[in-house]
This record gives sequence, C-alpha cells and structure tokens, in this order.
Amino acid sequence: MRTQVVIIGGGPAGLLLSQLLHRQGIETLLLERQSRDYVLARIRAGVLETGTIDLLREAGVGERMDREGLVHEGIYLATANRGFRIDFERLTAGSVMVYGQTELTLDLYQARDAMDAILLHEVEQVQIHDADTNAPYVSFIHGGREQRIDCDFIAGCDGFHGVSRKTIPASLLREFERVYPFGWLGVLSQTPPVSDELIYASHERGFALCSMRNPNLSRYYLQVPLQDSVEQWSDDAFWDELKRRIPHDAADSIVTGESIEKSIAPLRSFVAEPMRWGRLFLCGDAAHIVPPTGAKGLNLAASDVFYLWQALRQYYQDNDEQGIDNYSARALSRVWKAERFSWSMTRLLHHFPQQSSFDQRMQQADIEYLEASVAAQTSLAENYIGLPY
Ligand code: FAS
Ligand code: PHB
Repeated sequence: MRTQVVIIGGGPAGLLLSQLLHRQGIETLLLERQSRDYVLARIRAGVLETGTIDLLREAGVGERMDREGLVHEGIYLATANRGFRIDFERLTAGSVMVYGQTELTLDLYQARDAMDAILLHEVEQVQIHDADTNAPYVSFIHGGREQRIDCDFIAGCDGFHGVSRKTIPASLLREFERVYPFGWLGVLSQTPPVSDELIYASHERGFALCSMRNPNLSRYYLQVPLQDSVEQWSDDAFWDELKRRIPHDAADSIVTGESIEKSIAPLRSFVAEPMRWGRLFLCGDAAHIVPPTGAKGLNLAASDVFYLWQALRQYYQDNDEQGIDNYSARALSRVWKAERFSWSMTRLLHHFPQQSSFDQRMQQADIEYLEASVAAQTSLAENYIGLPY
C-alpha cells in the first residue's frame, strides 16, 4: 500500500487533519488503536476557541456546532462565596463556543465517512520506520494481518501515550513537564446547568468548575487528591462537596442528579520539542499536554493541525518545503503561550496541598487584583478565547 500522509490516531487532531488534507486532494490513511465506539464514548473537552471554530467551519464540519453549540461571551470566577464575571465581549469583542469534544468527534467521523475516507480501527502494533529518510513507512497489524504502508509523511496524532513521540530518538527530544499534586474528578449529569456561563471556583477545600454540554446536560469537576479513586465518590458525596465550594446562590439553586459518567483525570503540563523529526510531525496531545483549567488541550490540537495542514498544502501544491521546515517552531510558539496560561489559571485557582500561608495570600491577592483590574481581565480574556494562530 502507499499513500501521501499516514495519520496515526483518530482523535480530534487526526480526524481534523485527515478531513482538511482530503478536501485539498491530499491522500491520507488514518490508523486508530481503539474501536470507533470507544473513541466516541470518551468524554473530554467542552470549550472551543475562535480559531478552532473557524477551522471546523473551513473543514466543512461546523454546521451542527453552529446549530447546537452555545456561544459564551464570558465566564465567572468565584472565591469565598463572591463571584465576578470576565466579560470577553466587552474586553476583546470575542467569545467561545461550548460544544463537547464528543460531538465534534462524531461530526468529524460523519464527514470522513461522507468522503469515503480510509480510517482503520483496532489497529495494533503500529511502528514508524525510516522517518528520517525521504521514504518513510508504517507497519501495523489489522484484522490479524501484518501490513505496511509507504508514504511521504507521517502525522503523529496519537496522544500522550502514543507511539509517535517515542519514535523520535531520545538524544534529539527535549521534554518539559510539571505534574500537579491533584486531579480532576469529572461528572456528567442530565440536569440543567447551574449557570448560563461557566463558573471557575477557588476554595480552600479545592477548585470546582461548573460547565455544561447543552441545556439539559451539565459537566462538573472537583479538584481531588491524586490518591482518590472514582469508587470513593458517590454521587451524593460529589454534589455535597461541589455545593461547599461554589458560591451559596449557585449551591442553593443547583439541580443535582445521577451521574452518567464519572472519571478522574490527572493534571500535568508537558511539552516535547521538537514537534518534527524528518518526515514525522507530532500534533496535539502527542506533543503537549495542558491542565484543563484553561480549556486549551483540544484547542492546541486544532492550531497544530492548522499549521501542519498549511505546511503540507504548501509542499504538495507549491513544491515548497518552508512550511514543513517551520512547522515545529511555529506550533511551539503558540503551544508555550497556552501552556503558560493553563499553568497560571491552575496556580491561581487550585489549593496546593503544601502551599505556604504566604502563597495563599498571593493567590488571594491575584484574584482580588483580577477582580479590580480591566488590564488583568483583558489579559485573561484574550488568552481564554484563544490567541491568534
Ligand atoms: P487524543 O488523545 O484525543 O487522540 C489520540 C488518539 O490516538 C486516540 O484515539 C488513541 O486511541 C489513538 N492512539 C494512541 N496510540 C495509538 C497507536 N499506537 N496507534 C494508533 N492509534 C493510537 N481538554 C480540554 O480542553 N478540556 C477538557 O476538559 C479536557 N478533559 C480531558 C480529560 C481527559 C481524561 C483527557 C485524557 C484529556 C482531556 N482534555 C481536555 C484534553 C483532550 O481534549 C485533548 O487535548 C484532545 O483529546 C487532544 O486530541 P488529540 O491530540 O487528537 O489526542
Ligand atoms: C468542560 O466543559 O469539560 C471544561 C470546560 C472548561 C475547562 C475544562 C473543561 O476549563
């Protein structure tokens, strides 16, 4: 077999890249380790930046998002039972879209099917060969048969635990990491959201986030100790703790209900440099991870895809390698700004187990300064809606 671009990973990065390249007449073949149902059952991100929204429309998959997505022109930050709003519209003339990654992935799958894309699921033992030559290839097992596909380029969209980043020689790879001493316990419930916009609550007991997917599907998170397990958290215990951490008016009005999904995600900041080795390009979580406090994970995958799509289009249409040569530096510049924002939001809003009383006062002063300063709020708003590509 032969194709132009092999894409490893069928999450949002891989599916969006294959859709954009295919619409440009560039041949792709996508290899996904899990089943389609497994990929579609994952509950993950919920907030789309302006750039992501525009790219999905460019890819021809924005129709349901525009119909069902919720445009949000601000968020609430809350501490010690007092909340204040960051008004994106007034501060930046911008907004975000609340539209679940699950829905976005379904839209991408349907668009790929409509174009008869080649998406292989339940692929095993994917291995990348000769990525540092002009004749790379990928071997894998599918349907019990060992297979090989020769290609021009390989896009590693296979997430944090994928094979792509591990293919780059350790001597060439620099990794930067911060692991946080807590995780997020997330609950999805078929209940009306407690607020019309997201509430990011900082509390001495820990961080809490009130989000949503639609007018009858709410998404809530609690900061929990790393050693906690989902089994320790009954629905009642979750709702009781959430009510302790969010402002009283929200706690008094929240509609609770049975969780239809409950999971704990660890938090880390991680970046691998470079995001290119020869004919292999890393995209999305394969190259970087952010704590979800800034709602950047999915959105960084989208900007990586934008840069790689532009670079490969330039290569195939203009026989110009400048885009692929610049890809890593261009993507990393935006990645590091999003890492900074996600780290700063996490540091601002979470209760760090070992933090000193001085650190607590710094956190408090940061939040009070944010509440009073248009400049500080504008900085948060322009990062939250997404810095330009
Ligand atoms: P993904 O991890 O989504 O996709 C990678 C794909 O590659 C997967 O389908 C995997 O099965 C496949 N794969 C892996 N190894 C392979 C191999 N060897 N061969 C073939 N396929 C392979 N972001 C937010 O903005 N907000 C959130 O609230 C949020 N919550 C999250 C919760 C969890 C539990 C996790 C893990 C992430 C969360 N994220 C969140 C981040 C998440 O949304 C990612 O940023 C987003 O999925 C990135 O998309 P991809 O880069 O496509 O990676
Ligand atoms: C979500 O709705 O899942 C969500 C929203 C905002 C975040 C993180 C997660 O910062």
